[in-house]
Amino acid sequence: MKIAIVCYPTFGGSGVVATELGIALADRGHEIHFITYKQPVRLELLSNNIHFHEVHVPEYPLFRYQPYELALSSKLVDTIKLYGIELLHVHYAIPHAYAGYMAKKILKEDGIYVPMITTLHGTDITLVGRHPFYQPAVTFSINKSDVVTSVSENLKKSTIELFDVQQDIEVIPNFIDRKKYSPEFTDCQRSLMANDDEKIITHISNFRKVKRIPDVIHIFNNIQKKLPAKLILVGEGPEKEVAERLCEQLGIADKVRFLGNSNEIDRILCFTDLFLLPSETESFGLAALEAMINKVPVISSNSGGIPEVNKQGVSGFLSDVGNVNEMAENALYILSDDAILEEFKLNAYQQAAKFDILNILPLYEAVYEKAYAGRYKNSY
Ligand code: GMT
Repeated sequence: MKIAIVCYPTFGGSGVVATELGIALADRGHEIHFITYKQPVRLELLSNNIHFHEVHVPEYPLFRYQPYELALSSKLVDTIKLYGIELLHVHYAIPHAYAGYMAKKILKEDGIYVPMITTLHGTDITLVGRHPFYQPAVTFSINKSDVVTSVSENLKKSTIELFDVQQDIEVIPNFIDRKKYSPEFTDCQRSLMANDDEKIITHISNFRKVKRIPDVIHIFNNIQKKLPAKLILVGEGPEKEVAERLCEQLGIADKVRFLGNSNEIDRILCFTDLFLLPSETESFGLAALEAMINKVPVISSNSGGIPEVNKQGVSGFLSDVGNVNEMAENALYILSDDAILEEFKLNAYQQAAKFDILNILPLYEAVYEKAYAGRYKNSY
């Protein structure tokens, strides 16, 4: 099929999922067109099957806010016509589903029917989308999508609770491509980050409030009092300075490395012993899944969809949001004994392997076929 994918091109999970999905679909012979304002960070190679179309928003002084949705809708219409695109898959409801709906309406005037699949990722529902400023438009765009998918059962539940949804929501979990990760790979230059006797603990996120960065630091602080360890913080965002100050205050700045945004996540996870994800909420927790497929156990909160990914006492441990003492105790339990750590590492890998793209891709393809078959009858 010829499929247009709209996503955020940044380091966020929704963009990563959209990009990896597009790459995998292209490998299966589909023609994929990414339409967004910048080439997605995980999209390194364009090929015969993978195209990228940049959305430009010309600056005009009359506008206080430049109209990205308008530019995106127009770009969608042009690209769909030019390349004969058969299906539109938008990731993150705001504003992609809204712009996609407008594109569908415009195309219908020319007798072109392109079904739209909207994938909900989390913050588009639980944080941003539920705000009264956006809620009517988000509800409308969800209801006007031909198929709606969500990345976890928990996100489906939240969407039904928070919005007046008239649509069925299909749960298709996030995924990883297991064949990219060899469990035997060990040469990851660990010595660059820590001494031989130190454990390496990692957190990766966009450093927003919802990630509870101070909890990450407090958990690490408790751990390092009992066991030699280093903390690696990967990502950029508003809470980074808070984190830097807190590390200074606690006197642990020399044990914490801030790496900023990175394209070398797998290398970092390769030398990581434990991953921390104490988020306030998380619709899925793709970062945890990426850690687990790299054989890294996860200490996380038990909120949102995280329990669908991280299994208590198997791939790691889950605690109530904010219970940093319990999280640190569980971390120490895993890290203090090499045999226990090895067992958790293996379990983490096996749990993550359940989310292999080979299991998930057919679910998306089935949804595409269903949407395409119903393209004339669906909601306009
Ligand atoms: O975590 C973020 O703040 C970024 C956000 C995004 O849209 O990129 O992540 C959301 O989507 C990811 C991919 O589906 C999920 O793994 C994350 O759990 C989800 N974040 C939240 O729900 C806070």
